[in-house]
Amino acid sequence: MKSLIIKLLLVTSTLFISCGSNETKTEKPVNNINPETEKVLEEFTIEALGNTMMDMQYSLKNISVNAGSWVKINLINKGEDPAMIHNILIVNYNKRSEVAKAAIEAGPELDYIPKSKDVIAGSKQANPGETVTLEFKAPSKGNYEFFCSYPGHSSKMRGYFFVK
Ligand SMILES: [Cu+2]
Repeated sequence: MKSLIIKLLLVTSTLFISCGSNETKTEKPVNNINPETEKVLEEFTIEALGNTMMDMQYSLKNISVNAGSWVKINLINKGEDPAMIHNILIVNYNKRSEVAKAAIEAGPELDYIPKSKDVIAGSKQANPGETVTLEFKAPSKGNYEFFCSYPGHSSKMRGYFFVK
């Protein structure tokens, strides 16, 4: 009887150990190294929420990355109304309104991304249900902004991008 209990304990502890190591394997690293560039990849997923001009918003309002990182942003358009078309632009601090105006002139052919020194990076437009990905090298240390440059969206859909 005593040896049976010891056996059970051994089996239990072996199971426990193997479970523990499995968990470590599936744990997602905070930073991934891009094997091609060997740079640190910082990945974010932002959802574009809402179906009206009143309630549309990004699920993330602040992004913080390290200087020199390779940044990847997945923008998921969760909208269902056909008018809810979104993108994401990273721009110099305090230049959001200026770039938003230029974006309307740039128009849909350029994905509302104006040619401007204040634009760090810009994604294609995502229709409702679509996901677009934006990849770029983090600019130098400082504060930046991000927003949706689809006409009329820039004051509701925006946030801050910090490079440390
Ligand atoms: Cu938008």
